[in-house]
Amino acid sequence: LYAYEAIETGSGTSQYSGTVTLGTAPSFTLTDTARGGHKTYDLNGGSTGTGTLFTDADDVWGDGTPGNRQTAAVDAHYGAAVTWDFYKNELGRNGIRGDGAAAYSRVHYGNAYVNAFWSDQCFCMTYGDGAGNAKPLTSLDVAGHEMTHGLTAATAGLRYSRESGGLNEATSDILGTSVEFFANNSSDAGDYLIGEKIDIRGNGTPLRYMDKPSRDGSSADYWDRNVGRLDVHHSSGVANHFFFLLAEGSGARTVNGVSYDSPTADGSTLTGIGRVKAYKIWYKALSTYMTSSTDYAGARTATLKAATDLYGASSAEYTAVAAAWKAVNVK
Ligand code: ASN
Ligand code: ZN
Ligand code: CA
Repeated sequence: LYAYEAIETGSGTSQYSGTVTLGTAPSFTLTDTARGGHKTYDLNGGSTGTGTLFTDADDVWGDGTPGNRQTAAVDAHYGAAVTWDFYKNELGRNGIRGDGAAAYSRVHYGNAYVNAFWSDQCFCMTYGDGAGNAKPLTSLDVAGHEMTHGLTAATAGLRYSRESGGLNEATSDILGTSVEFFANNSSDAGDYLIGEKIDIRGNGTPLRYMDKPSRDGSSADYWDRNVGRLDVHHSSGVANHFFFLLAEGSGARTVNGVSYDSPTADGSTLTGIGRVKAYKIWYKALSTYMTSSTDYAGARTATLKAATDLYGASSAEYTAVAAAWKAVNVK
């Protein structure tokens, strides 16, 4: 009559987020029955298929170090769960496609692989183990980033090149960062840095910065007519910067112990509307008004429409959206 799998909760020691609760199934597997049945698999160095589903006799997983091969699975499984909960509780969305169906995660991809990615073909997320100083790519913001590529594909479908590609990347950074704040995890406080825990550059610096994206040496702070020629992970800077300004405002501040200093193209001083309103506006724009070919001008229009729907055309939120786009030179 109906499929039934008991909902269990295991305990995991993650690498990046402390001790976490994991959705598991008897007896026991990394199967998150309460979240669409999301499963986490061990590719064990492979690069195709699903490898093997993680199993454990006592439902106590990982030890916080990469030497224990369950540890990467703990972080990935936790990241998918928090992202699921963020979509549901904050965005009112039941999974990536809105149909309650889960994706799945694969860890230990390839050999010394320094990346993570979403694939629409498998409807799954995949994580490498890193190499040298670069640690496993399973931090919470990276998981939220990759899962959000699935969300973007299921909604606006932003084409992964030129300005729409920058907006696709920025959507993953914006909602991935929002997941990190939403988790409110004492071992992994929210920040406007991307990949700050994985040391992908090997010198202790984050992969990207949202307050002033050019801090990475490559990303754009402001729109110009050539921004679409940049790699999508650098043209994303304009929208990441827009989001920071909208949420937090311009100038210097400290959030959760991290210092930021966000400039504006026009010398304006902005006051933020808070990150919760900012991500609700972005998601509404993504899921209602953006399409595969939306560019920066189109993203401005889409977010203004979203702000109108949510808060009204004469709201402070609408005015803040217009001012933040102007501050990154999108008019
Ligand atoms: N980690 C990268 C990303 O999610 C992989 C890629 O370039 N698609 O953006
Ligand atoms: Zn990405
Ligand atoms: Ca982060």
